[in-house]
Amino acid sequence: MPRTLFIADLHLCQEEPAITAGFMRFLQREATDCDALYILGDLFESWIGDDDPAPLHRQVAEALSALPVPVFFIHGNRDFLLGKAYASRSGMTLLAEETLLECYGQRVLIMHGDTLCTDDQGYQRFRQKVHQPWLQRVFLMLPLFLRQKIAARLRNDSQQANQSKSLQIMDVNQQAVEQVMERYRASVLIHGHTHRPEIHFLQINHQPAERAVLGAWHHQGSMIQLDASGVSLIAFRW
Ligand code: OKV
Ligand code: MN
Repeated sequence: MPRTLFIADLHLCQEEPAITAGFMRFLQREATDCDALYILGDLFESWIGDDDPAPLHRQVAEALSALPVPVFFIHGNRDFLLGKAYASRSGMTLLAEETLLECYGQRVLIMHGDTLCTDDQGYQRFRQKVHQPWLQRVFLMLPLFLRQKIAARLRNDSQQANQSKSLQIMDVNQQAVEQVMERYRASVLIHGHTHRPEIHFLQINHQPAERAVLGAWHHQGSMIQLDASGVSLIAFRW
């Protein structure tokens, strides 16, 4: 049966080569056999510009561009600066942060998921700041070593802040979920970000609907498969 695959939250970085290796194997074994691959953000743990010469970025771009299926990318809260230059090198098409797909007869809304976490006001303020186009332009004009230094500082501050946040605050807000699904008249929402893989059943406009949440790639991989029969959440060992 024709199928489309979705992944998110791999958080690839030099320090975790096993996850990168798992991703390479996923690309060869699974992603070669689907209609399209959608990456819903946080493919990378950090992103400070397409000009970063990290070998990991080249390796991933080469593997993605070798895939015989179309690859789409929505930014996450970590790799939100990933730009057109890197997307083009990887053969990925960049999509808007909320994108509606009409797939196998279903209206499927896809997004990273961070914008649904409206209870985390500290994070939403951070997001508003670093999403300002002028601030992004200034940041990208800085020399690489300075961007690295600023990014390391911000990551350190954020880790400290997260230690005092409850798990409830870091999950999605139910009203935000219902609002966005109603707005797009979507029967399925697929997102990542919360690292709480699950398929939730809900009612939108008195119709049954589903919210499918992708898992992060820590000790195993996570993907969502969409076909004519609906969504399934699949975990796999490398
Ligand atoms: C990504 C997150 C670090 C969360 C900085 C302007 C500014 C962009 C940036 C720097 C940091 C991304 C690009 C990174 C996500 C963190 C810490 C918390 C919660 C500026 C535009 F402000 F300095 F001018 N950044 N990096 N965080 O290291 O990838 O998502 S990052
Ligand atoms: Mn995220």
